[in-house]
Amino acid sequence: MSTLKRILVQKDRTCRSVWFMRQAGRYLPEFRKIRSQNQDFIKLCLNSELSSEITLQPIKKFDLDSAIIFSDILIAPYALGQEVKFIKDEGPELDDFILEKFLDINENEFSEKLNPVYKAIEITRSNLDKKKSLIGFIGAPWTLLVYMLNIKKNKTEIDFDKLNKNIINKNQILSKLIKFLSLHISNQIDAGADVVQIFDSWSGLIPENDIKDYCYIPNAKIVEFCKEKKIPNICFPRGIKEKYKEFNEMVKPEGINLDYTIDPMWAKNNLKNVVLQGGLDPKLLLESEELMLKGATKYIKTFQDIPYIFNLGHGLLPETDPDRVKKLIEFYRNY
Ligand code: 1CP
Repeated sequence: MSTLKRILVQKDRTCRSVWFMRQAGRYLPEFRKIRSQNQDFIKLCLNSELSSEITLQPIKKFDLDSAIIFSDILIAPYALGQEVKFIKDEGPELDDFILEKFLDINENEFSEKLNPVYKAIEITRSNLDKKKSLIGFIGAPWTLLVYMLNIKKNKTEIDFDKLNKNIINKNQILSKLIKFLSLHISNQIDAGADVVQIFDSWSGLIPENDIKDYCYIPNAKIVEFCKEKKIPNICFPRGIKEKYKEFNEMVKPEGINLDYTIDPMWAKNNLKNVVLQGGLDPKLLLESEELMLKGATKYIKTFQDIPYIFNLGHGLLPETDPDRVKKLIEFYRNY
């Protein structure tokens, strides 16, 4: 049995496992309270005690099987020398990418800067029920590049002129990212994480001709690294539509998170030799309870006879009512 199945799917519980992307944060009043007292988001991510406390907030509140460490994918660009700010109501803003500075950072400096994240994992692991798993994560190279080079024009378009101007040394930049993200993964595992999720949130914006270079190959290299080290891994190539099949065949992750545009029956028929996770549209948690539970039923029923981790097709939205989250988990448990 694969390690991921052992850890996340068939724990010693009668029910299979459930956790939600972005379960620690934005929609929880207890997080917002801490956040209001900590204006600098990166600093908050690097406060090991608070990061661990936030990680455990949804675990205390709901019957979840896994905790995901409270951090951000942009902590890696931060450790690679870029300043990262989060502008209220707008999102992340990174200062200019300077190639020489980026190439200059060595592994010790990188790990040293991220030490508080690893400390947060240690603290969390020691306070988390042994039966529950702790999930570490990274942003995939392409998704990080989108932020590092500031090339997203809007939600659906990439500024390719800017990308090409900035990425003359494409292979050099991608290799460095793959190497350092792999290091960030193994540091998280050494600190006590059981599983890693690789978020490629913007892979859906890569044109057909570039998808191999920017998505399949970097994800495959990171998954290969995980497999060598026997690290359970889950990929999330959000928005690539029917290319999920090709992605799965080329990257061969242990688990794959479905986004909410992927039809569950299509996934069941086309994605083989992989543990499926997620899929439910987080917007359904803002709809009537009936619609939410109808949506959940579709995923639970479709995947009842194969390994499946109940989760969403993207992160919980900030406006989600925590009572809805509770209801959804109860429904899954009692199904
Ligand atoms: O201003 C605030 O209060 C900060 C909001 C916030 C939070 C709570 C951000 C800013 N990041 C996070 C935490 C975070 N980010 C976690 C840990 C909490 C958890 O999941 O339980 C994780 C896993 C992430 C991952 C992340 N950050 C992704 C990949 C997943 C996805 O949603 O696609 C991406 C793209 C980011 C970038 C990011 N961080 C924050 C913002 C506003 C953004 C931009 C896009 C977005 O809204 O997700």
